Amino acid sequence: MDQIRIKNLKIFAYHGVYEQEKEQGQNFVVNAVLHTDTERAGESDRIADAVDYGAVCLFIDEYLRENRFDLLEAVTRNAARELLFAFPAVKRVEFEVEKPNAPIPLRFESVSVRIEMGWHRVFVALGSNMGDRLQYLERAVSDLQEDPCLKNIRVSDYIETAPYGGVEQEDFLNGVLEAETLYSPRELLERLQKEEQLAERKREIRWGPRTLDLDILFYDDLVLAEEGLILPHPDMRNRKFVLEPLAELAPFFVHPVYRTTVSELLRELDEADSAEQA
Ligand code: A4P
Ligand code: MG
Repeated sequence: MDQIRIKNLKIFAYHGVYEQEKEQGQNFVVNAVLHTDTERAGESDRIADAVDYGAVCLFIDEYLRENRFDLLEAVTRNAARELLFAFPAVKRVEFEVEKPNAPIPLRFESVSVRIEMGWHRVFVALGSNMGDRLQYLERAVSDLQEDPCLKNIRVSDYIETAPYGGVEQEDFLNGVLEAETLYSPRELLERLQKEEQLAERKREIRWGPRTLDLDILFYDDLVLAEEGLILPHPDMRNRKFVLEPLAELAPFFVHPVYRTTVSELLRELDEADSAEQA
């Protein structure tokens, strides 16, 4: 993606662990790389189509001056996040805050913290087979819609599905949610688990009945296998209750491991099912 670069923006602000830093203030220097599509603005030559880098500089200046943090890490992270909220056309930002006069009794040029943050496309499977299933799913969706770290949420139709996996239990209501998020994969997992807890979800039987199950299906095209987090979600290839609503939202999304589209995976599963029935 194209980039707009802001170099050495100088700001006088009041961040630091020491009282003196908070009272007297000092110079900070910001470097930012804004990842954004410049094609439209490049063609039209109109500021309305562009990310106004002047406005971005003023925004950073105001944010750093008007807030006070102890740590450079916190300044950097919070400012980057607010910038992404305020300028939706910026998809990703590299953000560095330097402190050239940090209170260190040695000769040095500057210390800095640099991070990258951006919007990621995610798909989440929704499922419920206890109590008021629709209400559990709708409440989860509306809570997630209110979360500023999730945007452009789209939800598939909900479908009634027979239980999969051998545990005898009630039918499920399933769907898929698509969103853009600023959360890292771990943060998203925690956010979804918090939502499951709000639905009084108890973890009893593996694959057993639940008021609310929220599983991350895809996080961009990330492939990851860690303790407690596997991406893409394993076994989706065998789950019509996942592939059908997913195909409604994103038929051409390519599974990063199988290298086939979601609609192709659904077609293969349908074929395997009809071969089994024949
Ligand atoms: N975990 C690992 N990767 C992920 C991921 N990508 N997203 C870990 C979410 N969680 C992930 O999940 C167990 C652990 O998986 C979590 O602690 C997390 O760290 P859980 O939700 O606590 O337990 P569970 O739901 O019993 O296990 P799991 O693996 O989520 O079950 P499934 O595979 O989701 O199966 N039939 C129909 N028709 N519809 C359904 O929705 N769901 C299940 C549950 C069974 N049969 C079903 C349905
Ligand atoms: Mg789960």
